Amino acid sequence: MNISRRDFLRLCTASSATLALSSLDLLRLEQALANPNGPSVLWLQGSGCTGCSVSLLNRISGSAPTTVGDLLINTINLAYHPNLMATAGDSAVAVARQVHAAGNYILAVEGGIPTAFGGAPCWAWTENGVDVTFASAVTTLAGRAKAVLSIGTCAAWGGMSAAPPNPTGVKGVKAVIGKSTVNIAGCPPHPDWIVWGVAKAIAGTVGTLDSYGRPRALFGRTVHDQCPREEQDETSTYGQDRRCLKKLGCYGPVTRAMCATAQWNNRANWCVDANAQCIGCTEPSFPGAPLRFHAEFDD
Ligand code: FSX
Ligand code: SF4
Repeated sequence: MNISRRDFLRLCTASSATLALSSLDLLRLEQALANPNGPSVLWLQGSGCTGCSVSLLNRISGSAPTTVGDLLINTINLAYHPNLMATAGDSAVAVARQVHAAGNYILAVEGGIPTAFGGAPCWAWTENGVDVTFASAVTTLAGRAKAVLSIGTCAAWGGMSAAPPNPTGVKGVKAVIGKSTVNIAGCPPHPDWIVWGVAKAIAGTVGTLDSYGRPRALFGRTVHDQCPREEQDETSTYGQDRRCLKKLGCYGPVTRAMCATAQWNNRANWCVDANAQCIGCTEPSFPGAPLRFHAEFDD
């Protein structure tokens, strides 16, 4: 399926309210996409579960662009993505190197970066017969990137991949490259947030970030602030519809994310409305130690 630039703009326009894209953003995005010399996107995957890409690819629409996979491959110049690119091996690496040399690209990193054992727990690729660690590939490509997006909580701060005992020494991207990243948090992030990040980075209008590097447009309010159960009685047992889950350890009061309005799985539902407490997956402290899934609320 051939998806046009117009389709990408239509998606962004249709979602402009939830995506917080202004008309100026859309104009700049249109100009960037219309420019044959506009930025490419290099997407690297390190230590994670690939759930970030799966979340993005799980966005399905009845109207074009029907899937984000089509969108990314055919609309923006997604020059490298381990799951989506048609090429593999040396030819794929050669494309990444060409884009790096030209210097006009956005770097999107999914997954954390292992730093123990000289980075050997995670190889990005082999180049001229030499294995290149993920840490080395990210550091090199970040050097010339117009913007670096950390896609998911693992890339942002280590997340699940850095949970104790973390024998491979996983760290977030910023901690390794020593340069700020735009953190599209979540384990995984909502597909709209990923589209937002890519679109805004291409348009050059990411806007202000909070102290954890998250765009304020997406992560400006807590889950609790937007939760329809805020006025409901608290419950101490699971499976109770329309009851607040605070006593079950809900992290909504300290977690910044717009899940209640974005909704998940093609807008079918979200954690709290499925009677599962928020576990704070967009926060730097996620997943906590011990894992917080059934912990007492302690913040
Ligand atoms: Fe991490 Fe991505 Fe969680 Fe998984 O690869 S943010 S473990 S959903 O998918 O990095
Ligand atoms: Fe807040 Fe969680 Fe209760 Fe919703 S369920 S009102 S997010 S504590």
